[in-house]
Amino acid sequence: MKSLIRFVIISSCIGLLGSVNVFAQQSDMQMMQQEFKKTDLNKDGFVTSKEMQAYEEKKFNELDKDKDGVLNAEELKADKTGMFKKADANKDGKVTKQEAVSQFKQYFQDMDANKDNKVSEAEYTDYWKIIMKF
Ligand SMILES: [Ca+2]
Ligand SMILES: [Ca+2]
Ligand SMILES: [Ca+2]
Repeated sequence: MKSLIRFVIISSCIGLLGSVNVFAQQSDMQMMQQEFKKTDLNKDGFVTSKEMQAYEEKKFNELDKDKDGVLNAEELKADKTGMFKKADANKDGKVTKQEAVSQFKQYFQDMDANKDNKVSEAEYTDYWKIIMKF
């Protein structure tokens, strides 16, 4: 009887962990879809390099609380997507506007899988699924 109870407890714990995991993946997915919609300024279902750049600048300015043109470690903590953290090319813990601009150009090229100079929602979310794993 005791072992049955233990079995029930263990299996319900595993079940709980499983559902938490699925929930986390779904919320990441929703976050990406929301980011895509925010980036697609003219709402045509595609993100162009211009839209990407406008989004990057807006986001950079939002994160740059002290307005010195550099995102420091403290400011980077607010970057939920981790997009800007990856832009720190010289690994000094800070992201300059220059680093952010070149990183987002690279993002755009990598995202545009079929090279039509537009990023669809599928291209966008596929790209982040890969990035998030690292
Ligand atoms: Ca668009
Ligand atoms: Ca700053
Ligand atoms: Ca494309």
